[in-house]
Amino acid sequence: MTAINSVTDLTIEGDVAVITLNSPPVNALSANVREGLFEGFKAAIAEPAAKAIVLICEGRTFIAGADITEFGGASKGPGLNEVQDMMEGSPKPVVAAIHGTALGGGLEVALCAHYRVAVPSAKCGLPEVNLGLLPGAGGTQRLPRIVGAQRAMEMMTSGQHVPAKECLAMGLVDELAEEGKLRDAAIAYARKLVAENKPLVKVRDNDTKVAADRGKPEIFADFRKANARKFRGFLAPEYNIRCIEAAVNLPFDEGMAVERKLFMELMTGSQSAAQRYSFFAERTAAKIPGIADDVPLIPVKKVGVIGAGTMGGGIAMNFANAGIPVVIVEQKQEPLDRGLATIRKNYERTASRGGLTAAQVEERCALITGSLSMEDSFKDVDLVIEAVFERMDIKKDIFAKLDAICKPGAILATNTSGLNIDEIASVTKRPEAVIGLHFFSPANVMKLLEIVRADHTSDSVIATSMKLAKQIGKIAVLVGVCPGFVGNRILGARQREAQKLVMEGAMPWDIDRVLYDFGFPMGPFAMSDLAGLDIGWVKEKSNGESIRDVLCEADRRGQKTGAGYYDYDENRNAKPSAFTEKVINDFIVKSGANPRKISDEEILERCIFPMINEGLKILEEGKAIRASDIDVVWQNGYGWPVYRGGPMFYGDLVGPEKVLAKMKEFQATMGDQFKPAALLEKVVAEGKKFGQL
Ligand code: 3H9
Repeated sequence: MTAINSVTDLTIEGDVAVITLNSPPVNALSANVREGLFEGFKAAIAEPAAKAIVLICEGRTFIAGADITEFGGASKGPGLNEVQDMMEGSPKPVVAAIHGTALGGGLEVALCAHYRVAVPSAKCGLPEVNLGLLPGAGGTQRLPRIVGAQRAMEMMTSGQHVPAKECLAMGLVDELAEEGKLRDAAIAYARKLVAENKPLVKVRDNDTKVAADRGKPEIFADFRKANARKFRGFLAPEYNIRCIEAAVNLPFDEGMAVERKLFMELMTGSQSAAQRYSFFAERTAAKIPGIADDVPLIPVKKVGVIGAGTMGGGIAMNFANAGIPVVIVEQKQEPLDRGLATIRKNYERTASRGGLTAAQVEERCALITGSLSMEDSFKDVDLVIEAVFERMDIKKDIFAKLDAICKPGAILATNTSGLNIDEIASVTKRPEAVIGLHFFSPANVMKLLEIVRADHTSDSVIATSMKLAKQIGKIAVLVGVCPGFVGNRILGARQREAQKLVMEGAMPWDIDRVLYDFGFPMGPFAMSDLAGLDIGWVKEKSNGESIRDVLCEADRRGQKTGAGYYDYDENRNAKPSAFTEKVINDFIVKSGANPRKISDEEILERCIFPMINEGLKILEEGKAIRASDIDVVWQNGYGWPVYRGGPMFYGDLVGPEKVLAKMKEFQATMGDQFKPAALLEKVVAEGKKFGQL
């Protein structure tokens, strides 16, 4: 074995040269890795004994892509294209041996090998789109040459990791190796190639698939149309498609030039910067300063949920999906039966769309049982999550009971979306076991989990909750106890402003349009209509004192009643409502205000800047660990457009000085609700960015 450099070895195994890459954690294509590959292939090609070359990786995965941390910096060492030219031009057959994931630049390297062997658990993909990019190392030109334009568009605009078996079926992988025997299988495959001595074929020269797609522009037009909603606002999917069009319509080298140009455009734009930031923000959120890596974790083998409503049912499904048994407790049989039936219906709907097999539906339903007694069912659970009505007295009553029933060491969690968890914990003799696990509705779908640390929550309980969140596929963010925690507290800042704008002359649909165009899936008023205007509204107490009172009293309670802020047709398409407009105008007249024309720019700044300011107050109070955690919350729980990073990232794009200047301007004309946070003043005074907080 010869060491090529610190991350690459070359071994000559008879007539096969094996290049082994070992650059943890994911063998990303850093300068060091590129150098190792370049020198390794040079040496292997020059080695007289070697008739074929195998490239294999150590550790958990094959190459997972370009090294994202290097983006934006000066490029050092050999370029990836030089490595690829060396591989593709090798006079000896090159075999890439794939385990784990071959992603992005990693798959693009593998596509410059003449053949690919993979273990069944391996996956291949070009996920650059999720970083606001396109494959910039020939992937856009080589992948369509193997799988055709349609499949290439599907893979590249979704970024999906395709299982090896499927890759084999579409020709992206040439042979499957037995799990754990990849190295031997790849060497044997290379020997077979040597024995066959067939002329080497390069993917770039394979024209059959793209030729078949040539002269059929409808392939692209149909795909764009079918996905228009999904791609709204994003640049990268469209740019990926343009590259595939180039692969179909142009010679290879010209297609590569298109790829290079569009890649650079994306790479230097703000969307990709936001998406790359989000990739690391999500991973950073998992790291909790002050909690030791070796803090003992609590094994969670059985979970209890209190409440079989929409929230409780959704929460239970998360655990069943991860193979963990759950018992749901309700007070009465009828709501329990209804809750369990809804869970079954949800699974069956997924199965009817091909997402689960019938056997999997049964397996998951079998993991979720119902009970009417906490005493009988919670003695042996390791974690209980309470998901009942948001009332402090009810929650306290439940936690006092849990304290008496649950075994020592069990985690007692509340799904409250804003009540004081310290107060809830105070009724137990084990406040160290109490934590908030704030799921978002629908809880089996939404990615975000706010994990709320109370005053006495132990490190073990926090670390276990963070790990469990990952196990059930959630993106967890640790926050502190304050009204609304991080997400709803910032939402409150936006909602207040939206309501005020309406009293100043902006109509609900003006505000919704501005926020929709900014990239939110819908604006606050459309959202209210969807959720139901009567959430929290009590008919008996309604006295026509707010716009909402009047709308609800007129039975305009949102989409479900066919009208709310908007009018709805039978297909639930929204139209601005003359009725709502009159209600609003009556209120404005009554208040004596002078309605004015409010610009889209003002609407946006009035809605967004107070959110940033609230985020800064949250940081001042230590209720979020870092600014990027706030962005992770807003992206994954509230539909903040991914390509704008999050409120704090967006604040940096706009510039902290501008945010401060505007908040001061609003404060001067509209009052102290716009008072800049002390931290906002400090960031500007020190010439910092929010992202540094
Ligand atoms: C590209 O290839 C562009 C080319 O087309 C063009 C070139 C010209 N770089 O996710 P995990 C780190 S774009 C640097 O927790 P898992 C990650 O930050 C790239 N670092 O593990 C984390 O660090 P830490 C296209 C990376 O097992 C650690 O590795 N490729 C990279 O849950 C473990 O990550 C992609 O987009 C990277 N490329 O999942 C793939 N990747 O421990 C991106 C990971 O300090 N990566 N890290 O927090 C992934 O999807 C997942 O990491 C993977 C493993 C599935 C590989």
